[in-house]
Amino acid sequence: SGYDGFSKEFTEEDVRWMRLALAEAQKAKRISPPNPSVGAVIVRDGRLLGAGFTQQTGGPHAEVMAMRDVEARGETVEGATVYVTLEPCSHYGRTPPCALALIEHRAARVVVATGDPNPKVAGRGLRMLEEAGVAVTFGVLSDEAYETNLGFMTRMTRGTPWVRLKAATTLDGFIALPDGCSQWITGEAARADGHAWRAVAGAILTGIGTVLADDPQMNVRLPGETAVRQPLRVVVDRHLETPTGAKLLTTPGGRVLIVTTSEGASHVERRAALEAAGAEVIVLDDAERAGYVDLGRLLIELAKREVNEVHVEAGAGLSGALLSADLVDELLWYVAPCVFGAGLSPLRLSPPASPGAAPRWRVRETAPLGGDIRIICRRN
Ligand code: AOF
Ligand code: ZN
Repeated sequence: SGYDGFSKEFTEEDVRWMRLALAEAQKAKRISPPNPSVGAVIVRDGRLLGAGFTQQTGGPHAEVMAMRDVEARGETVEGATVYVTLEPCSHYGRTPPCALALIEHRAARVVVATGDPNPKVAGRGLRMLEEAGVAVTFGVLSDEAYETNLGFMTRMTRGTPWVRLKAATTLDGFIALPDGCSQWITGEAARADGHAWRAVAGAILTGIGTVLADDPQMNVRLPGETAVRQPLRVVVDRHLETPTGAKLLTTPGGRVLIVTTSEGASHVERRAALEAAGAEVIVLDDAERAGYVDLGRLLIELAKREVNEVHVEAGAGLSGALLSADLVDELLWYVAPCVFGAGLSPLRLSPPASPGAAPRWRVRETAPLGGDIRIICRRN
């Protein structure tokens, strides 16, 4: 790979500073998307000189914020070591290259956790530094750093976003009573946690069934935070039935993308009314399943719109279709300690031929949350 030639020798002290850089990166999670969330700390003689993290897209990157922090404290970057969780960029994007800024500020050494798979960077950032005489160390806490930007990494390497599917069920696996009543199965802590996942996503995806049944706002509402970045609101709506008065169109929040079929788009007045209400309407016909939306192409479309992470909060139809098409990377399951005995399932899909034939997920985490349990599974 483009990273083979770089030194992978580092000390326990390097690991400790990189942990601090990773903590900085966490602070960027809500604001930086679609840019990756990066953290940087600057150190000389075992002393912290400054720290920073990626600002909103178009704003300064982590390295620049950290260097500004150093200078604001009346220090200089000259001769210092810079710890950064992602390879510094080498390109002129919305901002100038960070590798160049580090060279100009005469950093002596740059320690990088993981590479930037953006084809405009992909090893060039490290090479720029090394060619300018800056010592480069690569691979410190790389797994943790990759995880911090799982969505960005996935979009850059696979061309589609990371897809997380959320559900809240009873112990016996129901999301609602037989009559559809679902409020509230899980408690306040689980609901707040679900909301926090929305806030880091690039898009929130749901289906027309949920829009008609629940009229969700699909926005991020965080107590005490006013200027939050709002994810794109995406509705799969094959017959174009979204009411123009739906809350997702009338409440503050992200832009609205309605994904329909040719049949849906043939209702030209409805389409015009939705567009007048501020929505964008696109047609993505599934070639194999006439009358349905092509969910695989939808993900490619979302990646083109720089969505790194898709947060799915949908009914059984859309959730089941995404799973059946093998488009889900992660399950975010909230389980309440109660049983219904009968009710609605979170997923509509064809059962496996035998219990052993059901695809197995890897349990990444189980955690108590309020009085409920959170389970995170990943695809094997
Ligand atoms: C860094 N440090 O903190 C981040 C980086 O359009 P721009 O100029 O903002 O560049 C965006 C790209 O820069 C993004 O796609 C990714 O490759 C890299 N992100 N790089 O040096 C940072 N967030
Ligand atoms: Zn940069």
